[in-house]
Amino acid sequence: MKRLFCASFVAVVLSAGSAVAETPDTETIYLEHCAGCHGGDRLGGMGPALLPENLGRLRKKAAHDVIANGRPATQMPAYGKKLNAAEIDALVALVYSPLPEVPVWGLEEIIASHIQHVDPAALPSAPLHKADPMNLFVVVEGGDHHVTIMDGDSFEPLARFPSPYALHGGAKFSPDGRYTYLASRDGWVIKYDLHSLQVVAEIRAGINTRNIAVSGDGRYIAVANYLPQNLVMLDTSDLKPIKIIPIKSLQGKSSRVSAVYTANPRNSFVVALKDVPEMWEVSYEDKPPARFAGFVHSFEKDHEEAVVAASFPVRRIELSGPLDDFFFDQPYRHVFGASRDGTQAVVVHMDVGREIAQVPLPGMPHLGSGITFDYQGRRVLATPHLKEGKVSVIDMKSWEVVKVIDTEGPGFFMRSHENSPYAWVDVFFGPNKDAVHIIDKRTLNIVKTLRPVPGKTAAHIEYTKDGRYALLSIWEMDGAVIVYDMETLEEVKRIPFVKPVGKYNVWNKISRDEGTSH
Ligand code: DHE
Repeated sequence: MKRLFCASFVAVVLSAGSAVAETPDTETIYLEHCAGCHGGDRLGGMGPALLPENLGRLRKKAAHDVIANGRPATQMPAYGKKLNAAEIDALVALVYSPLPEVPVWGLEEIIASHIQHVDPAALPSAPLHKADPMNLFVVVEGGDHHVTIMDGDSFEPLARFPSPYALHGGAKFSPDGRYTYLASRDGWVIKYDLHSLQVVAEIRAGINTRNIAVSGDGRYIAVANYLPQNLVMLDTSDLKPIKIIPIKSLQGKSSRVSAVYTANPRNSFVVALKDVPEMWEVSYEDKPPARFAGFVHSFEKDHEEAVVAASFPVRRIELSGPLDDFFFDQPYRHVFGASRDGTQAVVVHMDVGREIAQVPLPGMPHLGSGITFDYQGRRVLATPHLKEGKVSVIDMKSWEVVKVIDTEGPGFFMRSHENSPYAWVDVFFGPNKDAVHIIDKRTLNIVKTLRPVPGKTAAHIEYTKDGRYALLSIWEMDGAVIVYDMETLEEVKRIPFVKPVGKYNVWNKISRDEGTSH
């Protein structure tokens, strides 16, 4: 693996760039023990970037523990015998301090990070394995930063490979399901061939990345970044960058991107901005349709870095407030969006280009993991809440709340399948994190609550291609994926995995099944 940073210029960068409150001793300790892998500027190298934005999910106490005891199954050694507790605390304080200025990560840096592992011309024309290519699962193992490709019929692993540190968000696929694309919080994007079971290419498209989306025509990847604040367009054939679009409001205020999704029927990416009240629609058509005519963005030319003809014009939709999380209706005409600190959601009409309704929705709905289905002749959306033990079910025509289902605690992920009468929701937070509910979509009642491993977090469900089986994760280092028969709701198999944070079925994703995330 090519390294981004080398130890020789580490001292210069650290002493020149660091305005944080650490003592000189901490700098020396960092240079001696950490910089070789994590970069003198903390932007990462062989090891992950050490910035508060990237470490957000790791508690400070856990960071102390990692420095003292190392991280199993990674290159991270234990420093508990070399450094005392105060020195480790000082290192933790350093890595949780923001950098004095936003580091440069432009086209040049992105291109320099590109690694082509396999010549695309050398890839086989058919799968080299016997499994149904449409029923494969991509299982992200967050515990030791690996990905396993699993046969969805036999539930046997086909391949396992090391991933960049801290993959986040769902695996994305080419429209034919042949390739999967994964992104890490550190900005690495990888392309993996599900026919020959190997990584084809990788690139670092940002320093702190939110998520990625693949265009409906399979040609482009949009990478949504927190740091730098931009949207990076990659060519899916080799992952090389095509264009960087800086995120700036109409008034010129810079913003992070909350998330980007593809809206296939619209041939566009839809982008929510975290710090300014705008939502963007970005066309990926060679000849963008009329609705983009008056909206072509007008960034200063020197901030725009274009390599090919695709213009990716931006249509801005002004909102009453920034959105953190959102959800589309099936025709991609409406966006149902919410901010994480708000108490209500808004409905944005994508054709009209403005908000058309507000829905009271307290308790931080986690719309990104919402699902849709038919209930008593109407289309509804169901979403868990990150702060309350509730699932809200919302009519997608009137945008009224149809029912609020009480659960044993706040949930993170919800899942179903168009062939299944049941929906699953986990209880991710609090004392009942080992519980998971099965809801009957016909009655909106909880019909079964499972506790597969008492005391251990049960989370994230994905169905097989035909909806016959549901796969649940036990989120522990000695975790598992548990397979349930959706006719009997009984366990049929338990496969060991190292904290399987998420699993994604090729067919459900490329067919955009109503029960899964998009
Ligand atoms: Fe996620 C998906 C945002 C914390 C695991 N998460 C997503 C997506 C967004 C998002 C916008 C959809 C991206 C996509 O699939 O393209 N996540 C956020 C947050 O704002 C939040 C609350 C805070 C943060 O630190 O970013 C957050 N997420 C977490 C975690 O702490 C989780 C549980 C563990 C982790 O790995 O970081 C986590 N998020 C996931 C997973 C998905 C995800 C497994 C994909 C779900 C799916 O099935 O599609």
